[in-house]
Amino acid sequence: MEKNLDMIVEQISKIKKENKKVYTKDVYEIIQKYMKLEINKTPVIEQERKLYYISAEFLLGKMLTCNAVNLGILEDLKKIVENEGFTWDEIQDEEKEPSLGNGGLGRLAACFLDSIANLNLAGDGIGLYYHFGLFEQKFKDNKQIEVPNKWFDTTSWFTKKDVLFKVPYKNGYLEPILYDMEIVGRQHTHNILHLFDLKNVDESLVREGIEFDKQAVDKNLTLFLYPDDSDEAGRKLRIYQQYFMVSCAAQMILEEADQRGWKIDELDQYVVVQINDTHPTMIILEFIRLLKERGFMLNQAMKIVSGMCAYTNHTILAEALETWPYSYLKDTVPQLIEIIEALDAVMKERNSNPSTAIIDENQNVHMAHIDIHIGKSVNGVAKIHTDILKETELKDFYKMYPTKFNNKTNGISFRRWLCTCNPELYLYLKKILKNDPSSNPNVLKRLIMFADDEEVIRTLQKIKLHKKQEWVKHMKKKQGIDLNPNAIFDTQVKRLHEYKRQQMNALYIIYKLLKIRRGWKPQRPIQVIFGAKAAPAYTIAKDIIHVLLCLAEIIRNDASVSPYLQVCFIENYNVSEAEKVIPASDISEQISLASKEASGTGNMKFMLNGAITLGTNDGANIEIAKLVGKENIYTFGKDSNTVIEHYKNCDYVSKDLYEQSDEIKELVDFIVSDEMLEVGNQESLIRLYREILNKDWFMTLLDVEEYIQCKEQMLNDYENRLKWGKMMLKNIAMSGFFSSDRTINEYNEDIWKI
Ligand code: 26Q
Repeated sequence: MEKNLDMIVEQISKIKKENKKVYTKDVYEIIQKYMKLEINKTPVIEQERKLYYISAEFLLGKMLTCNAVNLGILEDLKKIVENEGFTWDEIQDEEKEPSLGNGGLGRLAACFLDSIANLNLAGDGIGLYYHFGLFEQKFKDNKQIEVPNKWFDTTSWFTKKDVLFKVPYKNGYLEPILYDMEIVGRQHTHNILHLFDLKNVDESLVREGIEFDKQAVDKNLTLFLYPDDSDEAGRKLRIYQQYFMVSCAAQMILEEADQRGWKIDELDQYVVVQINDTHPTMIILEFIRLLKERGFMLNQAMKIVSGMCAYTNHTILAEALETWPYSYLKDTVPQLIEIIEALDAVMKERNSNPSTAIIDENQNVHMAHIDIHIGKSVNGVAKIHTDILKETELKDFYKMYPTKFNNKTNGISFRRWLCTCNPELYLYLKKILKNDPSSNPNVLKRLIMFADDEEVIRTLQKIKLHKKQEWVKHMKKKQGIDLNPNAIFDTQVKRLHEYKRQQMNALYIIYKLLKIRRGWKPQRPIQVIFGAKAAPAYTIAKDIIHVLLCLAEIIRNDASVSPYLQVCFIENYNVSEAEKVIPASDISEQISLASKEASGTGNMKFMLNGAITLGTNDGANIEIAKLVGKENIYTFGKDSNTVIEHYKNCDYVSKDLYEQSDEIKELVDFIVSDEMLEVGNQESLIRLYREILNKDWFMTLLDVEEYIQCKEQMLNDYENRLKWGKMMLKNIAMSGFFSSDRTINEYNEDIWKI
């Protein structure tokens, strides 16, 4: 390895000898090319059984640093680039981040690939190669606008390959091509992420913003992730996309089976397919179709596929549970109809309860129901989430198939969310624990021994301050704003959704703004940080972004407030931004309405990096609270049972809460105050105001008072620097459980058995 790294130095010298200036881009390209070759030389992980993790999203993040971590050459590379007068971050900044995912489910898939390779398990990822992926977010007039995100260029971790099979489409076929990327682990072995693309995709179809001709499926299929599905053409396009993904996946797996001599009638001995939410559900139908083509009877085919497929549920929001009109499926994937009908009949025979039907009485096909009936395993992603699935949402299925249900609490890759994003903390922990927490997460517990060691606590705080300073510099460069590294960093970064309740945080900001104007100045400046994209057609989510940007402007321009309170919205929040802001944060906002956040994984990233959770009793927050104890977390709000009861009884009336409390009324009214209307858009502000007043489906006003009190308590406690430092230490110490290595070991023991 040593000698090889010299090659990098030599190539840089070569540019200099030609009397040329060396740019960061040159250095990035040299190192990337070198690393790609090295990774290619490592052997493919091969075992008796193999996992295929199939997912519509893989939110990978930039790969240079993480790959260097896994190859064990990061520190050496840093020395080389520093010798040349660069910083490592400048070099890493040259890479474009793949835009192949949107949120938690996609980032989870990427963490899982990292863990699977690091645990030396044979497991590939399969998905789609979207040319523009998820849109790039820009802010204009305090509003989100969307532009295509052209994320790949000539330097790529992916290698383009031809494939021989084709995907049935109308009266002919669609032709796929394949992009493969090696996923390397610490053992210097690798798996592969396979992303399929349409050979004839036409990028010039994209018009204004992210608009494009939705009808031209044979040219637009892989342009965008989650194309707008507010009309029939959009919804059908999504079906075509999903079918293309799963047909390629199934054909590739069968091809591999043939090559390896795996007997098709016992394919479940060799292959396990993990279905990441319902987007890839049609793989069950496609496998059955392909096995029938190979001469199997329906029953035989069903049995083989049942033994191979396992399903993960990531949501209990009714509107996110996918159903397709039967008529749309007939129009788009007629080759699957016979199989859907057959499965529907068999399952109606098994259970006549309409709640478990594949095709319901309104002629809608429930994708999750296919997974649960046919798949061998159904898992939720945090304890409370799995319990809610069993007890409420999927209770009739749980009665039918109690042994299929199991929990796999999510996790995060410590290689990315500690080593890569916070090398200072990582190296310090490694030093004092005399062990590597990124490969042995449980050693973090030993940190408890230092809970009363003031020097350790002060070092953790010094690292936090350093990460804040780095982030402040980054934001100055990126968005031209001046921030104060000595403020408390209070951060809410995640997709924008009403159930995540960024609007409740907005009400807190209004509360604080009014307090400060009335003379109640906080002891220390508060920096409220947001990062969030709203789905382009999700109007209320965009209204919430608008309110937050308007508040930021009002505060920025009010000299009586801005020294004490600032609101900063990270534009185009993505994995790279997360890696920078999470290590810099003090407060981790995890304030979803109890019962609605399946797990959350940001909560784990903050915890590992020494931020303290301000959260509801929801998702994995509950497991964090159990681990750290109630003195090391700030919880508030109504619990999931209360919330579920409110929904059942339809007895939550936000207007009552508004009218009963002058304080709440004042905060909500501020949204449509003259000063807001002056900087904002009237239609948007009034719409959000009315939504909160008349609907508030995710019960913001139910918890807002407790939320404000709890945050105030937290800000007070922050001033006891030793107490806060101890809380940081305890959170870091208990975060080992949330390593995705633990999660993957559980999947493997209970489901995959590789
Ligand atoms: C559905 C229908 C139509 C169009 C799009 C969709 C759609 C798209 C994406 C539905 C769901 C998603 C993504 C869901 C997701 O990211 N869920 C998150 O998964 C994380 C990993 O398990 C959890 O930690 C989060 O709690 C959960 O919200």
